[in-house]
Amino acid sequence: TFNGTWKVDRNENYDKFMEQMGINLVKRKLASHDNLKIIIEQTGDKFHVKESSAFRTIEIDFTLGVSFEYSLADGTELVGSWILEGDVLKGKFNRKDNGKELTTTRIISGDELVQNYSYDGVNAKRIFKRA
Ligand code: MYR
Repeated sequence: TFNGTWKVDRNENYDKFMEQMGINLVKRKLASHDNLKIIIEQTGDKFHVKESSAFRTIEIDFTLGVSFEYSLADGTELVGSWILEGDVLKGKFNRKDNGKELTTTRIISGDELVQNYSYDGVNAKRIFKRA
């Protein structure tokens, strides 16, 4: 289960990923230490996610397979959806400004939640531990 409170523990290739996303150096430096925390509550095919970081605190509701809008901390708007395939949450989003695709997955690996990100040929990971 994805349910619970997750705090980011470490990143892999996240700076390169953000650079590919067009995020400037100063923002990337801040974002690499954003202390991201997500609280996930899944009820059937509905998810409620509380996201808090150095940048903001927001709450997101979505239903598996149903498109929704999500804005990144820098204002970049995405639209897309999550599906569950086996034990893997798979997200497929498109940027509203340039149409390019951003895909992401969440899996539970041991006692960690691993989130993969892919955009324009660059992959990154953020690895979370239970708080
Ligand atoms: C959620 O389930 O937490 C809400 C929806 C998340 C949508 C996709 C997340 C992509 C985040 C990309 C971060 C990139 C920073 C440059």
